[in-house]
Amino acid sequence: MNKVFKMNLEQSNKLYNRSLKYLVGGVNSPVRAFKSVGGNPLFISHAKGSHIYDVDGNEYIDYVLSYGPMIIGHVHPHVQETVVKTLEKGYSFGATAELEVMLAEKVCAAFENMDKVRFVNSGTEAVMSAIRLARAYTKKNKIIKFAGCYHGHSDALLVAAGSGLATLSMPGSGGVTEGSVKNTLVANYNDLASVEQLVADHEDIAAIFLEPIAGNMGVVLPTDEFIQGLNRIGKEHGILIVADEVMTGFRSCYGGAQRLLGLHSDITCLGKVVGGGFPVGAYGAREEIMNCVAPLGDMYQAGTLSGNPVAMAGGMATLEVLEKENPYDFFDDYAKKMQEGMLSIANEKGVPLNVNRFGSMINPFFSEKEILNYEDAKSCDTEKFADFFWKLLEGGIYIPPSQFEAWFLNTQLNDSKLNQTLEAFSKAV
Ligand code: KE4
Repeated sequence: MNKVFKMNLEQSNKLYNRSLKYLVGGVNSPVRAFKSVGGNPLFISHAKGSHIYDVDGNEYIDYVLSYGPMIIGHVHPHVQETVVKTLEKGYSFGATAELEVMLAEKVCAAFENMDKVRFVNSGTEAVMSAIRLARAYTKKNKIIKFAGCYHGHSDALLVAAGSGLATLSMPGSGGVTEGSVKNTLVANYNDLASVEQLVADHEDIAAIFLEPIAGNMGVVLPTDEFIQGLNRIGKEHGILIVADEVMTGFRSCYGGAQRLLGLHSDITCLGKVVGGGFPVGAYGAREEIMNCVAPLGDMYQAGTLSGNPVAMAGGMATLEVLEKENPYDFFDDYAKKMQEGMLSIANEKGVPLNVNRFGSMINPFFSEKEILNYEDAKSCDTEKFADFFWKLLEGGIYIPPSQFEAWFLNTQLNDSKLNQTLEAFSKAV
């Protein structure tokens, strides 16, 4: 679908056409292909602070932040200095370096139920390993996930998934065998009865996987009843609760959304912010669970670049800034003003809108009704969203090219950038 734009996108289009030869769809991750909003994807030349610049020199306030990691803004001086210093001492050793120990100490200190952690290279790897760990620890096979939640692209979790699969309206994925999903049960987010039904029908459930704040069907908040119910079910039935905090970790507080929600998780998965833009994932739990992992236990998981010192440096420096600046009240305040601003503009113009937010995650839904689960999210007007996306872009605002992705805030935003955002929103709506 080729659209006519006022903006100059000449270099982006040239690069896109060139990229199609060797990169599938011109991208290395499907959501970046702009499939659901039409037009060709932008190619980015650089970014700094709260802004990102495409190869045609167009400047945008960045609410994508690499889908979360850049929470303290792009090219932050402290991260830059720490990573450059680390680079000078070597890139990768295949042996433990102090930085891994330092980041492990920092991460475990931020999660009260995490005695030990294992670093990997992506959120997918973290959650994939958590499945294996939950099965190894409980000796049970089945796992429960929620429709609309996305936990990375490992086979067992590519069922009724959100994010890029929802964006591309794909229920699942080619190449995922019946065998690899036969132990995956799907419940509905915020629907405790759907969980209780599965628990009643199946004996061997190892774990319940959830995004404490769902961010892959757009932002959807759990009800307190849902969270408390999951805690109860986990305890009563000896089913582990796995909090996939790849997106929410360190985003709504210095630690996990689980703390703010009162979710008693047994295993926590991390990614994105914990690497500050460098490839880091992690999974952690109390000692008796983590000691199942090789070399102490029989659950095998490994990785050439796991704990890579350069990536550890990026994560360390990012967490150091978050710990020092504690920007979470700022995020709440900015998101509240943004939500109120968007709602009042949409109201004035008679456009049906709902805006969900939690900490530094926010996103508008073109829908009359409150969005509480995946069905609600899928009922939104994605055609209208596509027009909205491009009009925001013309207004200098860069948001995820999908109704089913969260917008992210960073510490370099301020009131004048909020006003610019709301002005562009008003024109776009
Ligand atoms: P990665 O393997 O992409 O690092 O993490 C997978 C993952 C796991 N769990 C949650 C809750 C996640 O949100 C993600 C990845 N999020 C998507 C954006 N919604 C990554 C963007 C992309 O796929 O390009």
